[in-house]
Amino acid sequence: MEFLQAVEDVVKEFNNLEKRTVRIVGHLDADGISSTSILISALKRENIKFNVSIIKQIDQNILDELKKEDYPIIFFVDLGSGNLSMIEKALTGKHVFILDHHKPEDVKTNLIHLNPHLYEMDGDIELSGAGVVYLFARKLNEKNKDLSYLAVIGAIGDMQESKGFIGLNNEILKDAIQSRKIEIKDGLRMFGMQTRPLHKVLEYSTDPYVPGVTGNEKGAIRFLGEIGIELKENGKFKKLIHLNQDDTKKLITGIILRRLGSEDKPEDVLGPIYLLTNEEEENPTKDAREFATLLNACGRLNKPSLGIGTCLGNVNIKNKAINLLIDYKKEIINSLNWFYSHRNTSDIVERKGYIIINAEDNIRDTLIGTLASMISKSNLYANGTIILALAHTLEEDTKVSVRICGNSSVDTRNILNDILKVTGGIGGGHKGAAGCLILQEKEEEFIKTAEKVLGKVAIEEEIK
Ligand SMILES: [Mn+2]
Repeated sequence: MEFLQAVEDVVKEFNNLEKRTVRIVGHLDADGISSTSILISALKRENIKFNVSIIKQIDQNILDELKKEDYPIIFFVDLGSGNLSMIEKALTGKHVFILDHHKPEDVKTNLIHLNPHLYEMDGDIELSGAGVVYLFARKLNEKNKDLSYLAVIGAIGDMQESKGFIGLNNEILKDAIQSRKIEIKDGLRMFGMQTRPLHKVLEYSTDPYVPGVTGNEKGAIRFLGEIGIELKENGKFKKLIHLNQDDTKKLITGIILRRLGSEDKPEDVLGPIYLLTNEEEENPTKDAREFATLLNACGRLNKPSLGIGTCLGNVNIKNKAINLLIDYKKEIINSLNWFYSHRNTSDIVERKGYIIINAEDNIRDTLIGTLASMISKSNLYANGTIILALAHTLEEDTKVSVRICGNSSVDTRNILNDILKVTGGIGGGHKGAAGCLILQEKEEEFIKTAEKVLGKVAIEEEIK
């Protein structure tokens, strides 16, 4: 396969270099943290020293800093492809490796650039950043097959898993199973089944979203009562993993019934669950999906080193990361509650075909995309509805996230670009999930322009 040949070539180039300390720059999300951890482990194995930074996005300041530093080899992992010309210009004379899966900037470059999009693969679903780094590591040293599970976590973090994997992701999963790091079970794909009391699992279940239950503790308890499942057993709250077959069936049926009318298939709650064989039962690191969320939490709460430490198997750091995850989940539920309680205010515009949420300082900028994703997966709005959500950043800019409800052919990046043509700002992302940063004083203009653009999209979709 051409891509694997390209991986081999890149590894050869790397092997030909004299190795002092390698500089790693990784993306601040679950996939980026997995990517970084795989590269760290692989370099450790070769006794190569490294120095790591995790960043939200590449900008001129960061490149200026890297230019000043004395590292001849720099790896960009899970980012960089969108900034090829900037990077090439800033870092001439250094050996730059870009291992990424985001849509590349359409320019010719002399950088060492590994990206599935360049080989007619869909980097949105067939391979994650961590997958690219893993394939590099595997070629570097066969032993690195034991890192494949981290690439599975990275892909799940980037939402590339939907009842299974396709493309190279699937090959990586096979490596993870073969190296006995991951086992697959079929079941109810609910978050926290290892860790939380059942009613809490339901309350915090954002994917699947359960109407009347997600974000609503009383609703969750009432729901369990309705379907005839006891909250406690021997005085202790039941966990999902403790349910007998009968109760599990009741729960599945109950959830499916609640989700009827939701555009995605109600039975989507069932499917493969990826368990990490070396992790303890009832820990958030047992289930690969929870592991990915834990890494995301570390990124979003600006503690990526806790995520890396967890991936590298440091128990102390892992415990800290788990506590962080608990705070993160609380904050997500709070943001969902803010959304519900402001639906009839001017903070939230609801029109046919689109909604605009202007959270300002009420929701952390790093969580606004998560909120938009959650709403897109609820069945609050019709299939194809576009969700635009804005929140202020600490740097006093405005972060915007765009999502779409259900399945749609619309590319969120195009929508964003149409708006940004008017207001200015830097955007990026994937087909189904895009985001950008704009100046705060452009917020009003952005919303006005967005209403025009989104109104047009909504009409076009109706005609189709
Ligand atoms: Mn990624």
